[in-house]
Amino acid sequence: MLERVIAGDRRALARLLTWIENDDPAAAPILAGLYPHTGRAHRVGVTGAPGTGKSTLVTGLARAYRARGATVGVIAVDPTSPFTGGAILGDRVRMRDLAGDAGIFIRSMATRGSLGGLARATRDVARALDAAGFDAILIETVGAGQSEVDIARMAQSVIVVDAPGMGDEVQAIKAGILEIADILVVNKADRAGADKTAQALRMMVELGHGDTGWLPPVLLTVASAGTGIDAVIAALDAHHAHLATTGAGARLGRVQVEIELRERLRERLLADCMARLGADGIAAEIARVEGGEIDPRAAVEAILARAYGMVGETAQADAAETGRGR
Ligand SMILES: Nc1nc2c(ncn2[C@@H]2O[C@H](COP(=O)(O)OP(=O)(O)OP(=O)(O)O)[C@@H](O)[C@H]2O)c(=O)[nH]1
Ligand SMILES: [Mg+2]
Repeated sequence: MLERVIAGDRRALARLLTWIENDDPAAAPILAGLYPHTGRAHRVGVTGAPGTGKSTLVTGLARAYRARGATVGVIAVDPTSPFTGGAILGDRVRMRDLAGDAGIFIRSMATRGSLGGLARATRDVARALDAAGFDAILIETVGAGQSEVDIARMAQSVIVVDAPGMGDEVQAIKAGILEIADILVVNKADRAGADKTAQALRMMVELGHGDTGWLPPVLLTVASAGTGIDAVIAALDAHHAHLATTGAGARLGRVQVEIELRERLRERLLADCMARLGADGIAAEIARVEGGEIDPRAAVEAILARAYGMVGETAQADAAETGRGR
């Protein structure tokens, strides 16, 4: 399986991605084996408010990469159920233009459980595509909340897509996702107000950007007509080069590893604690807090005491000594 994925075998890759999505334990040893083969692809996040044209832009970018001989993996992340709303289906139909090309691999993902689980799965799917040899990996997420922003953060270069004439609530979304933008795209530039939107974004970017040596460009596109795509590709290349030559890439890599390890550690520790508590879990403590008997902080101490026998630093030392299954 490992060798087939590295060789770019699509069926093996598709199977692995399903394992990853289903949280199948079979994925772990394969991912471990793939890890040394990752790190070559350019991971690009594409996020922005619903309907701004992200999927259309991703399709255009994929075509442009293919035109110069680069291979492309596309991950369309939908935070909602695939059965509500037509976003995923819409994406599939639109991106079907790209299907049939061996140099492109498209995967739609939806939340099965938590958004945290989706983020973890997306990261691993990107890794699998990277190891399989895809040159560029485009990750589309709807920038509607912090979790989606976190998913975009796994990328090396983040494109935030905007469009003219979006409402006030979108302004609010923008403030949060602007911070993570390496490139800003005002799509639907065929519509009135695109220049004004671009100007406003330029101002926000200039005010907001720190001393990173990279000023996010604001680019106009008409993704549905393929206009302006080349400039976005050029900006992506420039940003990729910036990461490679300034040390910013290495710094970003370290931060991303730290974020991932902290997330995984938190999850494992919680799972370990719950496993020690038995079937009723924290039900007793919930009842005591709910009944006004103890406060939430005391409840956590009580839970730790029950799981590990004692509390605080001694509990950790004790847990390390005695291991699991106490
Ligand atoms: N006028 C105009 N319409 C566009 C342009 N780009 C995309 N569209 C249309 O805008 C609509 C939304 O495009 P999508 O690419 O699905 O947008 P999206 O951001 O991926 O949408 P979600 O994934 O649902 O958030 C579609 O009907 C597109 O055809 C453009 O440059 N100009
Ligand atoms: Mg879309």
